[in-house]
Amino acid sequence: IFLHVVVYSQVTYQNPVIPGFYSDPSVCRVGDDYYMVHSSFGYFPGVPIFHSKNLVDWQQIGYALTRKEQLPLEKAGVTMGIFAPTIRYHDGLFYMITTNITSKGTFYVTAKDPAGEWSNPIWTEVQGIDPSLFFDEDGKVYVTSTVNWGPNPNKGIHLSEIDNKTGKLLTTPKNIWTGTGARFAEGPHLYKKDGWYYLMIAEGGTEYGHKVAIARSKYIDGPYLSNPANPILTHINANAETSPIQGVGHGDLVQTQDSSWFMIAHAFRHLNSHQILGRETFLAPVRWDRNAWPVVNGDGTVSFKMEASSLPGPVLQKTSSQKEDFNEKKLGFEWNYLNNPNEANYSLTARKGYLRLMGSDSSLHQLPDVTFVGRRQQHFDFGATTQLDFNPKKPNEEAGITLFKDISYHYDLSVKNIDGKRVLVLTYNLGRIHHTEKEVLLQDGPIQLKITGTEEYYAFEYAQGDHSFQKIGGVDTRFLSSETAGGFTGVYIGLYATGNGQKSQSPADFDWFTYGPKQL
Ligand code: 6LW
Repeated sequence: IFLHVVVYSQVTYQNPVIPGFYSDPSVCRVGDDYYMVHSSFGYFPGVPIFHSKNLVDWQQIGYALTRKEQLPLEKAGVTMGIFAPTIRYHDGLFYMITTNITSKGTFYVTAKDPAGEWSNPIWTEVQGIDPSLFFDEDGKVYVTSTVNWGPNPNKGIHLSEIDNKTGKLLTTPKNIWTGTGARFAEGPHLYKKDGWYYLMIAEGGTEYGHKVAIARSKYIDGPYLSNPANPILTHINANAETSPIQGVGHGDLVQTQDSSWFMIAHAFRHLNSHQILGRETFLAPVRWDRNAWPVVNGDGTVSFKMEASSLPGPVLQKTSSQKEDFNEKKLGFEWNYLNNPNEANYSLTARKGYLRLMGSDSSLHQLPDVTFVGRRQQHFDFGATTQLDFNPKKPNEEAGITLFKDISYHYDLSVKNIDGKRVLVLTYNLGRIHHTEKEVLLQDGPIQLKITGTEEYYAFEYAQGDHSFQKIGGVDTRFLSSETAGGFTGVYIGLYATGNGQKSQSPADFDWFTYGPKQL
């Protein structure tokens, strides 16, 4: 008698695999390397590119959209601009296709090296949002997208053949699936496996009703038959009702070198129905059932602690802190501007070892052209500290640190000149409510500003000279949530300067900045 024992090398990993606002993920594999992209909305540079060897540990290697001619953001505000991108690889070239919804619509860029530089945009006639490319075995190239809002009789997933050299549509867009009946069919991707074309979409809206559904056809343009087991991933049902992870959707599939399958998707972590970190990137193992439909993580849900039968490489998942000394000529990949930066207002060389910001006439209440560099809040429990040297000469001049959700919702800890005195001011901006929590008279010399966070509460502190940190105030996190403020982005920790209506004449010099999970 032979006992046939199948040994599964079970591995565990933690979700989210990329914490913080990294939404609408799309992934592709080239050999042993995985690449992922995300939406970037009104932030610049646009569409971060991440690399991984194991699908779990991701490192940013660049951005697809680094030049203004690729990414005009004048009308983008915070949460328009670049919507969901797709990354694909074909014949030696990477393609990133996306929609700038406040500029000229859908375009793609290409690169031999995904770390960049990427090409100038190739604009297309693709309708709607969430474009994706599919390279068929016969050499034909297809683009899918979604028209999913407003009173449009042609709502649904559209498919066209496209000339991938010129971006010209070769066929009239055909509506190939409207989904299972849930609202907002979107985020379509096509795959081919064992003679079937699979069309995977997101549905239900990107809030608490989000889900992933799939259909298939023997022909690329349909008819597509919906999987009877749809949705294949969702937290809308009873089996995920108590999960702090909600809004699971917008997935993309990838097959590993050893032929196993995974889905990446986004989801948010909420506390009492408020989410501040934005939609984060999750990973789930996928198996194919005997009827050739994909099954995501067993029951179509995800959790923090995950198990997979194998991963393409060993798992590290170390979290590290960031210490930015502003000694380099360039900022690290984690930093973003709000809209296209006016380079004249930012310098890492004007004063050696400092980030110098010059306030424009714009402010955090009014885009574009605000002087702001920020990074995502990626953890509920975190600390962020900076040292600022700023001597405002006029009452309009202001610089400091902000917890920034959008122009109407931000908490600012800033240095101002009030009645000829240098004062530290803590302000909460909540829609039409502008509340000054406290004003503190400052001594001469640089000041350290610190923000710490928990799931529920932000605390603001400052220190000068040899003195230890003193608390100036604290406030609920939930007013910066998407449920309160709306929008697709998460909270940023920003360093900023403004002249509040006029150009500022006083430089704001930031000596260093630290960010880390837990309290620093
Ligand atoms: C994304 C689309 C969506 O393009 O939100 O609600 C957009 N649906 O799929 C931004 O994430």
